[in-house]
This record gives sequence, C-alpha cells and structure tokens, in this order.
Amino acid sequence: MTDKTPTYDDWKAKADKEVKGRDLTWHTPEGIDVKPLYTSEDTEGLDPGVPGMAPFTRGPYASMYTGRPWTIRQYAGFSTAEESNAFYRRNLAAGQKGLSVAFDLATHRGYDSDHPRVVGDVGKAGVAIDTVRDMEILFDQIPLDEMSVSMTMNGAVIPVMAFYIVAAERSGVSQEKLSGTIQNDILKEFMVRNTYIYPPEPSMRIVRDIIAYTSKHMPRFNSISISGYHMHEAGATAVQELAFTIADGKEYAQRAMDAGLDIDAFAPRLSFFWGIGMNFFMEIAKMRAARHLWHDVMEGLGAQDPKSKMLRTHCQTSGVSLQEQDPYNNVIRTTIEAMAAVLGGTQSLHTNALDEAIALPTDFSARIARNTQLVIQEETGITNVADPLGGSYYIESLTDALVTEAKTMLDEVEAAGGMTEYVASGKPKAAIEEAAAAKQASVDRGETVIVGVNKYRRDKEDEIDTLDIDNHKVRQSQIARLEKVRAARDDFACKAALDALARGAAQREGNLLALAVEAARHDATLGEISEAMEDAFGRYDTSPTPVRGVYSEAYADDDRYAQVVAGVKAVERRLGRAPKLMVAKMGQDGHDRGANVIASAFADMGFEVVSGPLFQTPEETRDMAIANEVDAIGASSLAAGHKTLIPELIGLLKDAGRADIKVIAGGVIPQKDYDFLRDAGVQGIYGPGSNVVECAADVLRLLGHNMPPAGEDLDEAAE
Ligand code: MLC
Ligand code: 5AD
Repeated sequence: MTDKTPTYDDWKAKADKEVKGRDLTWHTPEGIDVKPLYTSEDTEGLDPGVPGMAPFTRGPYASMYTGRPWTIRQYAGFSTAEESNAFYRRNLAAGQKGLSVAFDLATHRGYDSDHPRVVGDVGKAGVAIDTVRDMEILFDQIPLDEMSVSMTMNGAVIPVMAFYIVAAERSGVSQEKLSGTIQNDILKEFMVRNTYIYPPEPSMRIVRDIIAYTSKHMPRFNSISISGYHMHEAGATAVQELAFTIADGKEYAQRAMDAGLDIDAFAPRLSFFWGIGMNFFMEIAKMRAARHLWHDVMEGLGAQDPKSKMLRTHCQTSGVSLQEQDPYNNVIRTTIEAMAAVLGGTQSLHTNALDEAIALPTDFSARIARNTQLVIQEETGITNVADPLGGSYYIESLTDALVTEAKTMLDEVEAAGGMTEYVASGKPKAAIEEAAAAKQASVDRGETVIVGVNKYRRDKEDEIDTLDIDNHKVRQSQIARLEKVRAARDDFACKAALDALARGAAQREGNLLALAVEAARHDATLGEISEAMEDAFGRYDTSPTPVRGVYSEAYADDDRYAQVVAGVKAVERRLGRAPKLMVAKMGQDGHDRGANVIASAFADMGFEVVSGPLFQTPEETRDMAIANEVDAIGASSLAAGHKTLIPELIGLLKDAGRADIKVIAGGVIPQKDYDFLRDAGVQGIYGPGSNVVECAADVLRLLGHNMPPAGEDLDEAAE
C-alpha cells in the first residue's frame, strides 16, 4: 500500500467496475458534460477569491447574509388597487420585507381599463392602474421613504414610473428618497415576454431616458432589472439565459454611455434578475458565473467604481417547473429552488406559490410561499456563512464552464453587432424556442421526470381552492374612477402637458420620463400618456414563427408518434388537404411558449398550422380562422382571460355560421372552470402537464378520425 492520494483515474477505475463500464457522464441541455465526480484536479488554477471583492464570483457584499439577509420580496398584484394594497399590508405584517408590484396586462400594454381591447384582462394577471390616484391607493399607509418597491413594468414604463413618483410626492416623499427597482428591460420583451408597446429603437430610447432620469434624481432607485428570468421560463438553457442577459446589460450600458452618461454615474444602479429552476447546482453556478461575467464586461467598458462591476440580483423560483397535478409537490420544488437562489447569493427573492400552475396565489398559498423563505432564513443557519459552497470542486468547475460557454455566446452577439441587432435578427428567440421544444419533447417522452405528472401520476387529484377575479367588476370600478379623475382635473393643463410629451417623443428631445411626470401631475391617464408617445413611435406588431423539426427528431423512433402522424395522413386523404389548426392568442397575454410549442409539434405531426399574432381580439381571431379555412382553433390562455375571451370567440363563430370550426383551449385553466368552458362550447381542454402527442390524437378524434388509445398497434388505426 502507498500513501499516494488517489487520483480521478484511480477513482474511475473503481467506479467503472461498480457500474460495469456504463457511461456516467451527464450531458446537460447546456452542452456541458458533467462528470460523475469532481476532484481537486478540476479546480487547479481556479480561485474564486472572496465575497465583496472583484470579480465578485462569491457575492457582491463581503459579509453577505451574515451582515444582512436577502430581501423577502414577493411579487403580487391583482384586482383593484384597494385589494392589492390590503394584500401587501397583510404580507408585510407576516414577515415579507420588500414589495413587488404585478400589474395587469392592460396596464403593461398601455391601455386604460376602459379600452375595448382589454375587456378580458382588467385586474386579472395583476393590479389595474390607470391614474396617479390608483397608485396612491396601492401604497396607502406604506411609507415609500422606507419601503423598497419593485415594479415589473417594461411596456408602459414611462407612465408607471411617473405615477409612482407623483404618488410619492403627494404623500410627502420626494423622489430622491425613493428606493426600489423598475424592470425597464425591453430587449427581453422582444425575445420572450412580449409586453412591449413600441418598436425596438424608440423603446431603447425610453430605457435610456429612465436610466438618465433616475441616475440624476433618484440615487437610491435601481433603474433597470436586467432579466434572464423570462428566458428561463420560456425554456432557455442556463448558458442562453446567462449570455443573452449579460449581453442585454452591456447593450443598455453602451446606449447610456452613447447618450453621454458617465458609466460610474449609472452602473451601480443596474440590477439583475434570474429564474431558478430544478437543476440545483447548475443554478447556483449560473449566479456565480453571472457575477464574474458582468465584472469583466463592465471593466471592458471602462468602469472604475467597484460598485459598477458588482452584480446584484433578484431571483424568482421557476413557474414552469410547477405543476397542476399533485400540487403540494410544488412546495417541495420551490423550497429546493429557493435554496439554490440563496446558495447562489441572491439579494432579493420571490418564492412561487403552490397553485402557480392554476391561478394567482390565495392568502393560504402565499403564506406557505413566504414561510419557505422565513424558514430558510431563520431556522437553518444557512445565513451564518458567506458563500458556503465556495471551493466545492463541482461548483467551481461548473461556474468556470458556464463562464466559458457564455463568453462564446457573448462573442457571437458581439459579432452580430450587439444585442439590439441580434434580437432584431430573431436568432435568440428561435434558439430559446428550440430549447423549449426539445425540453417539452423530453418531458413528453418521460426522459425528464416530473413526479406526479409523467411518473407516479395519481388516479385522482385533490382539489385545491384557487383565487378567482371578477374582471367585469374590477373593470366597472376602474371605469368609475377614471371618469371621476377626468372630471376633476384641469383639462387644459393636462392636454398641454400631453402635447409637450408628444412633441418630445416626435422631436427626439427632452427626457420622456420628466415630461410624463409633468403630465401625471395633471392627472393624465396611463392610456393617454402611452398614446402621446404612440403617435410618434407607432405600436409594434410581430407574427410568431414557430420552429420546425424538433419534435419529429425527438420522436424519430416512437410508435405512438408514428400512429398519430398516420392519423393525420388519414384525415388528409379524406379531406384532400392536411387538417388545419389555428393557434390563437387572444387578449393582452403575451406568454407564447406553450402556443409555440403546440404550433411547432402539430406542424411536425403533419397538421397545417396557422399561428395567429399576439394580442388578438376574439373578432380578429374569428376573421383569421375563417379566412384561413381552419378546422379547429386552439386558444392558448395563460393570463386568466379564458372565461371572457373563449366563449366570446365561440359566439362570434356561431353568429358567422361557422359553428363547425372546433374550439379547444390550453394553458393555465383551473379545473373548476372546465364545466363553464364546456358549456360554452369548448370541445377540448388541455392544462399544464398535457402530453402534446396525445393532444394531437385528441384533436384528430374531434375531426372525426377515430384514433385508437395509446398503446394499441399501428395496424389497428381505424379510419
Ligand atoms: C445588503 N446591504 C448590506 C448588506 N447586504 N449592507 C451591509 N452588509 C450587507 N451584507 C445593503 C445594500 O447595500 C443596500 O443599501 C440595502 O442593504 C438593500 O440591499 P440590496 O442588496 O440592494 O437589496 P434590495 O434592496 O432588496 O435590492 C435588490 C436588487 C433590486 C438590487 C436586486 O433590484 C431588487 O429588489 N430587485 C427586485 C426585482 C423584482 O422584484 N422583480 C420582480 C419581477 S417578477 P444601498 O443603500 O446600497 O441601496 C416578474 C414576473 C413577470 O418579472 O413576468 O411578470
Ligand atoms: N401575483 C403573484 N405572482 C405572479 N406571477 C405573475 N403574476 C403574478 C401575480 N399577479 C408570478 C408567477 C409567474 C411569474 C411570471 O410571476 O409565478 O410564473
């Protein structure tokens, strides 16, 4: 026996024997080959330094949570300002530490609650805000000079910031005292989140004007929350999320510098936002790699102040990782993801509620979500050591691999002329959609296990109580308040301020936020402020272009898939053309991952697929469906507009004498709404966790083709 330290090779020889030579390498979607063991050989030359010092891999602050724990900041908002305010105050009393406002989609897209395009959206996915008055009510009895407030707003970011500033002013708090964060990250909206209003160039001006305004007047306010979260949710790999988000940040910094701002005057107030999913160590390494990458990028841009190079971030646990089936499993998932965010060194955290896949949180589910953080913070001792995983062979090695992979992707972005250009090329969106389709196929095939969904599925699910919002009632109360505000204001002064804003937008001069603050002081509404700029900028429209071939490749050798493809062919023979499905997105809901996955998979299976543009009204969907001679419409709904918009579409088809066009629905739809939708004429409902190939089989049945159930022979496929 020698006393030589065993090497990796020594270990491998032993492990190979145990598993009889089976390859234990884990090939991740990022393209990183994770070995079954890491040793000191993997971290030679890798020294991550200490927290609070360059390159900040181990955390932005020296003492990290030993000095101050992360901020428990739960994202919330629904119905009216009154109801959301009461919810916030209950949560703060129960241990939440910072606020985070979720606005409804009408607000996001720059429409007042009385606009005809937003009938299904008011108060649904967040709180409805039309005027400064609403904003004052939202923060009633919450001291804005003490409470840090995050606002997730990107499209209508100018009026929302203006309302916040003026509401604080009316409560006696001047803007330099305000601390918080505005999301203000428009590039990722064009890639994945889709709540843009204007085209990319004027949108980038808005981002820049907000950075300029806050760096001058609001020293405690974070001007932007550069977000990878939504890419993560749309299906991006960790490397894509890292590279595209850091590239977005670089682009914003560059634009602000091009406008004459000193980098160290604004960069300390740029902040970040990551999505944290179930790949535990990968997520921790991602957060560490991001800090290293950002440090290097900012140094490259000439930043001097260490605070400019120090990445601070918010994290949210992953919504898409949560399931409708066996929903209590979601508490476990969220706990694991929260642990990753904390071990990765987040500054602020939102933990999702267990009813995520079905509806907005109730008081009950919000309590469990919040308590998840309180328990980690106050019961586990995790906060007593800064970056406790620092030096782990695996973590350090994975961090380094992610830095290297992301740098390669960053170089590609640079070669394409920067992120604005790259986003305009559609390449990052397509790359993320491809990753999403591959992931869905892997889940559908059972290669990626989801407990309670594609493995260990229960025969019968428990029902849980979910929140329902009466959007008609909220809309009526918003309209009443809008009328009151409009009646009480000095119309002449209001119009003059709106005209000045419109001129500033058209003539490319003046700071748009400064101009909007003036309009807000005269009680201009969100819709009016948005429209004043829309006149100069226009409204931006895009059409989805779903990827092709990912499903057919993943299912190349699958019998059931072949059976469904044969079924589609059979229908094609009967009709003399391929069956035609329109995938529709109605209302202001821009979540299109599901719609794109369906479009992509159905096209691979042989359907002719028409993808409707985002934000259609039911009338527009009807017209497009009839003009394209489709057999069925699949309405995808993730923002709770389904009870209003889908029945309306069915009624319109009936009135047009086209009740023969079948309507099916998919997305976030609570079981308790199924009967309501079926009574309204919906012929198939596919919630989260549905298998896409089985959905297609079901649609064939609807079209009169008798598909045998899964598991039966191909030969038996009856026509
Ligand atoms: C922190 N501080 C310390 C310290 N840690 N001081 C001493 N020792 C320590 N160990 C100080 C900081 O310097 C700072 O003061 C203050 O404490 C607060 O710390 P912070 O790190 O700035 O935390 P916070 O205020 O919570 O800000 C975190 C943030 C910010 C920088 C990431 O941008 C933020 O809160 N983001 C939240 C974004 C969010 O909620 N988004 C929701 C998106 S939902 P000072 O004086 O230096 O400021 C969404 C979903 C959807 O997008 O699609 O709709
Ligand atoms: N209230 C609470 N959480 C919300 N989310 C979205 N809207 C709200 C809201 N109004 C959360 C969900 C979703 C993510 C984008 O943010 O977790 O997946």
